[in-house]
Amino acid sequence: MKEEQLSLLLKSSSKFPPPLGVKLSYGTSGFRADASILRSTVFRVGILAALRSFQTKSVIGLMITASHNVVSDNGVKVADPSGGMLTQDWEPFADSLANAADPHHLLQLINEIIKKENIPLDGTRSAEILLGRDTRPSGESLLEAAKEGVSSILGANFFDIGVVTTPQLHWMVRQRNLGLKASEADYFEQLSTSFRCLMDLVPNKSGMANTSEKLILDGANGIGGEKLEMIKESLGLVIEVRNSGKGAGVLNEKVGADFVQKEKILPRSFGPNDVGFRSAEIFAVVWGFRGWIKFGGGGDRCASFDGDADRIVYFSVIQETGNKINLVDGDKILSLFALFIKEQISILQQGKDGKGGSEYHARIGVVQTAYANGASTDYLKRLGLEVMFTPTGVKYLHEQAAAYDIGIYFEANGHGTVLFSEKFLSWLEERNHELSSVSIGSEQQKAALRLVAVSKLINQAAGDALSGLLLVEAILQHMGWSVNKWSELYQDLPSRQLKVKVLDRKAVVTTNAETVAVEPPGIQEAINAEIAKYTQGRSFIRPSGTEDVVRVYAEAPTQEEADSLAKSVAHLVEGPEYLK
Ligand code: NG1
Ligand code: ZN
Repeated sequence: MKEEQLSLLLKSSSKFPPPLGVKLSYGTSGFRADASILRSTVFRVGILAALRSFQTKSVIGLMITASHNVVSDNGVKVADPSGGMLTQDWEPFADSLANAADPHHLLQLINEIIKKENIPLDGTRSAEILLGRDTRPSGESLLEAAKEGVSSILGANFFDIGVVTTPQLHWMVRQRNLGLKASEADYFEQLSTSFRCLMDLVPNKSGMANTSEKLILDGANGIGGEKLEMIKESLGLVIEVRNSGKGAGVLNEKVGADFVQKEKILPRSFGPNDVGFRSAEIFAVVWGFRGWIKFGGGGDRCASFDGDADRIVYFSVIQETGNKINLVDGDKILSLFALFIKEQISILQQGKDGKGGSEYHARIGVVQTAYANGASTDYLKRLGLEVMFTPTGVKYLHEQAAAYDIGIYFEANGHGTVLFSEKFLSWLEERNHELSSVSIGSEQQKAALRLVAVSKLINQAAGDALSGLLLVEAILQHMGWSVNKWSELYQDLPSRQLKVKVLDRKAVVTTNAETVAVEPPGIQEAINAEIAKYTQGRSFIRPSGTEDVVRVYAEAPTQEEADSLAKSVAHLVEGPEYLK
């Protein structure tokens, strides 16, 4: 390391002492903690991002967010050249840099990374880091720390993209590295063009009578609502944004996708009045007319984003029961996408009509985690789809989904997307070309155009609430479905999630996509004994990667049973026998 580089690093890092007595770890989604202790971590992640950019010779992203967590928390994570999460090989570097006790130790670790990864810090190359942040008040000062971190590596430059959704940052990194247009205006343009293309291809517009006109969005008092407001005019949709973050509401406090999915109740600013006329049919005999009359619904379609808009769930309001909702979670969004895509693929396959259509057997894969509702997995298997399970954390799901021609992944909490392989997209383009010369406007060509539009609409870099919402809206229009009709694809099994605070969550170690706890010894046997008390019960525990808790999940034939199974398993985790 050059003398100039050495003294720059020593000087800047002495301004960011690490918090005393805290050990940070790069978890499911980067570092997360109370914002007050994160300045040194963000500074050091800035250094790490610069090193990664030099090593990969690509643009790297750094996002400051704590997603759905409380407003006083914050976090930081790195986006790799593909726009996906930082490669797992580099996570140990993140951990060691974040926990280095002083500037000298930090310098030594940086040197080790440079040597190990063969990073050319010889001043002949430059590096570029895109910096984004969510709306948290602590974001501004943490951004300054990130800037200092990046700038303390000679030749590394940052580009501040401002307050963005997490998926926007991932998308921009990917676009930049593909040499494509990457501004926010380009992102909006791509979303609205592909959405309108799907809408133009809606087959039977009269079927749309079943879909309510207005969508009400709960923006979690974060950034997503504001971004949706910016494009909604160009979409031709009627959308009312609540909890936009501009009013008095607090980020993620009793609002947003995480709250709605976990608590299964209405978010703030929503009430019984939001129940629309449910789509209904009555049998009428009027003036000689005898038959069913259909009433379209109105205002019953609601959706919630999380604070940084990488998660989305839908819901409708159940009037009779106060704040209860009919939740349409990530599993059902996944099922809707899978159904639609499978339908388009089979239309396309019917087109193998001897008119030059080249054969291609597209492999569709669906990826879920242990939190997926068992009923959704059954449904997807009934559709004839290949369903895979990975541990929690989108980096695992994303990686698995990328192995297919079309890989659809979602966590039950609403984080997910659809990945299209380059090979499949080139074939699709070719097929589209062939079809336009032999059967323009045919069903096969429309299916090909729809799939191309989906690949452009849905974020290829990361789960994206905004693009997910638009794809749901387009498919509901395509099917002529209301949110309630969509919800009837299958009936969720009753489930319950609980969190338990423990001294050391790392004492719980799991295997088999987190469904079996191998440590502490004996706890899995005890959980099995609880499960055995129910017919068709399911339960597992795992340490959270983002909060200092152990999570408990239970599923059973009735809500009471799911609640009591979750409670008794939580009891095992809390009790002195295994974890204290
Ligand atoms: P942890 O805290 O590791 O359970 C949570 C979510 C993940 C993922 C991350 C990132 C659940 C049960 N877990 O992780 O799915 O979204 O946050 O934000 O919802
Ligand atoms: Zn999020």
